[in-house]
Amino acid sequence: MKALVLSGGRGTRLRPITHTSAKQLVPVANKPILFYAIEAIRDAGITDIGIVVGDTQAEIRRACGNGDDWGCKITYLPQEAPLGLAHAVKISEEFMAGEPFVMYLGDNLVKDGIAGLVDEYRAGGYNAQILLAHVPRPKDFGVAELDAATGRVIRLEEKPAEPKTDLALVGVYMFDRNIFEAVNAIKPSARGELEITDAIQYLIDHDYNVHSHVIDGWWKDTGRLEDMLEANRIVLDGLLRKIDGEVDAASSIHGKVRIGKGSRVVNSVIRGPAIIGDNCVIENAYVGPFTSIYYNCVVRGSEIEHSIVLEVVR
Ligand code: TTP
Repeated sequence: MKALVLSGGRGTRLRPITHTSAKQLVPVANKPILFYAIEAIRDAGITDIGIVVGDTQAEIRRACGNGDDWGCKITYLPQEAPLGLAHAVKISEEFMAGEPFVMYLGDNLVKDGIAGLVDEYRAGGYNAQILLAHVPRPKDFGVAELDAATGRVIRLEEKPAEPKTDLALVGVYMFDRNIFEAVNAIKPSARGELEITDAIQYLIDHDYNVHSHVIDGWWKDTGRLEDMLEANRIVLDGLLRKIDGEVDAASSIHGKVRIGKGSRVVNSVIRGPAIIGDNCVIENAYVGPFTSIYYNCVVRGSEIEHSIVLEVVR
């Protein structure tokens, strides 16, 4: 089995951050979101990974390299423009070479990983497996309608004005080679994209076996700023305390706090959950809960909480 990670796209909803850099590389608890996806795939026993890239490909290639850091082999699949999730699948046909695969949206986080889900897909012999989650605002997502008697998916709609259920499509999918028949048959939607919901609907309408699984652990599509901060809060909450940097006698550290090597905390208060990367200076400052401060940052004479602080890119 192979994997396809989608890291192209425009990221319009995360502007201004994404004017200059890839949204998949924004750090959550000081680790790029994309790395969580690669780790989840590796932990499911899949090591042959294709990453779909667009305008920000130089950055993504620099960050992930050839995959050696994870014991994986990464192949980059340039997409000429963000023409839709199903278009990203379309350009991966040669790379997949007939093998089934997991498709993972590079800006999604799934708390419990995907190993169990991949096993379920392999054992079930399905043509496709989709993950669903109950969400408060289904309008923002692809939404699934299930048959009341059998529980099978009967209809999928992309961002419907009047959602029939609150079951959103999570950004992790499993497909066999038949998905290529679907992505080659469908036409672009009103917004001009080849929609993955239309491709899966094609499979359903042509009697392929599409299995759905409602997940109960948390999952986040970090496409919007507030979702990114919420993902950061949830991941930070699971941190263990570890202080590698120096903390002077005038400072105090409370709760789950990680401070990286070479960092200095001077006359400051840090209240966890919080993470501070390597080589930072926190001076005459208050760093409150749910804050991630990336590497090489200086926070001086300031109060900050519920935030992600990025390093300055020169
Ligand atoms: P989306 O969040 O659906 O799209 P986007 O990245 O263009 O963002 P926005 O809506 O803010 O403009 O994309 C989900 C993931 O898939 C994300 O990691 C980007 C990636 N993607 C591609 O690789 N190719 C594509 O054609 C599209 C649409 C998205």
